[in-house]
Amino acid sequence: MKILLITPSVCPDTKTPGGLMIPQLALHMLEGLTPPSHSVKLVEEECEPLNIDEECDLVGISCMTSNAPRAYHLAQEFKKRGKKVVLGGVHPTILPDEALQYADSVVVGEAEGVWEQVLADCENSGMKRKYEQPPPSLERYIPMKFRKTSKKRLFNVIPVMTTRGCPYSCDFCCVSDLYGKKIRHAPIANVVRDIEESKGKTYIFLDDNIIGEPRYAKELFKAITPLHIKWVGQASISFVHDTELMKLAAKSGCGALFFGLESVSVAQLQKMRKSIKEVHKMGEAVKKIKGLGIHFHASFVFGFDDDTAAVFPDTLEFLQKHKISTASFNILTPYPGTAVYKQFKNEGRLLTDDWKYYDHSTVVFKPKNMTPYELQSGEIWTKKEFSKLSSIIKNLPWNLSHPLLYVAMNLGTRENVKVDTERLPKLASELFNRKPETRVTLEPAVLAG
Ligand code: B12
Ligand code: SF4
Repeated sequence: MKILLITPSVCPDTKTPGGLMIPQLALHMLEGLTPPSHSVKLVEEECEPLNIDEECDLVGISCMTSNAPRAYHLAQEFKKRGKKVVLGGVHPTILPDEALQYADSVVVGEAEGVWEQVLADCENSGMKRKYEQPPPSLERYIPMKFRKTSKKRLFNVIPVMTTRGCPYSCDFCCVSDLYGKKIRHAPIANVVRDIEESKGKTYIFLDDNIIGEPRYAKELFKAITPLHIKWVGQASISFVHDTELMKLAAKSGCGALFFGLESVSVAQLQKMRKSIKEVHKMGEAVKKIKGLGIHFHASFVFGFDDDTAAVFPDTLEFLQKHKISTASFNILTPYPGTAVYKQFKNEGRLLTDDWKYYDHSTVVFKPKNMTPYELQSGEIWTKKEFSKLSSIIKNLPWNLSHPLLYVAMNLGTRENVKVDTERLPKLASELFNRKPETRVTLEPAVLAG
């Protein structure tokens, strides 16, 4: 069979420069799981053209919530053209019955252990409507071909994943529903083989927390040290409590870590069971991590029920105080399947059920202590203030170990501000019931006086 595997964009008219994209691991894994008797073509619509009339027998589409509407549209178009369509990924796993209205078949959860069956059924007896299985073992080695994709990418970053599953159930996250509560690891020998066979220099570990199980992480870091690669990943701030772990990470080529700090509000952190002590000592943690040559990137979420408009200047102050010089700012998004979604739905606080807006950057609910517009504009204001050219220059001296990364990330934030400010009036009238002629203001009212 000829198989076309796609990750759709949210909106086909806006493209991300291909060079900046990290190859989609799910598509490469599906390709790796496909027996050699079939041919496979991968298309990441966000950065390359998709031919709706592509000659193929089966179309596999991978989506999360924000690109689900586009995935459904494409599924229908391919079906009209006589192709078989199977949907998989985060959103179809959480809402398989919704996805089944548009596709022939849905894979709920992970592909390992079922993809070969889907292909055999498609060729022979016909696909089942739903494929479901308990979380599979990650023991099997899946050969992947990144060279074709990564050659087209500017930074040539190759994705690797070592762990699935999370023992926690944070209100705003669906990861334990996707992968289960038990942590499963890929054998370290497979990770080493992945890295060796992909022949890259720079890698991103896609794990939610690369140090989730410190014992495994230490073994992994020791095993990859001789490969002389550079890597980045996500970790919890408990990283700073284990000096051996930190040193092993640095020695193995860790260039940057992304820490989901989520909030600077003490009340909110208590709710999320995050250690307040760690937040108060953040300056020390940043210093320790940077001291090992590891860049510290922080990520925040705005819009929790305890957040008032003061959260924006408070976050900026926190970042300045602790000398954190690259950060991402997101808007709380009630993804289907999460406790936050159920809460907002029950309280009648959802502004829309159009999934394309569920993207971490758009306010889709009524916040408790702000208007939706204040939350949306406050987030843009924070990004704008944070990435002012004067701040970038002022902070450069303590970012000299990774100057390119530091400057590139902040320029990315500035670009983001431009795009978000341009779409604000449209969003305000589409979602927040604001008259189009109302003056666009970004500055939170607490500061405007
Ligand atoms: C790494 C990651 C990223 C990377 C992606 C890098 C890349 N190009 O791969 C970056 C940082 C860029 C990113 C960005 C975003 N992300 Co993200 N990300 C993740 C993370 C941690 C891992 C995803 C991953 O690649 N896993 C590895 C692959 C192999 O797993 P997988 O996709 O689940 O695929 C398996 C199965 O689902 C299945 N499958 C998948 N597709 C298909 C298709 C078919 C046909 C079949 C049969 C099977 C199948 O088979 C695969 C193998 O078993 C997840 C959390 C998590 N643990 O899943 C969040 C997650 C997917 N991200 C999320 C979000 C919200 C985002 C952003 C919107 C956030 C933002 N605004 O910045 C953006 C969107 C960017 C975009 N345009 O796609 C949410 C999605 C929630 C939702 N309901 O939509 C998640 C679940 C995080 C969370 N805690 O809520 N992300
Ligand atoms: S936010 Fe992180 S710790 Fe919480 S459930 Fe999701 S993956 Fe687990």
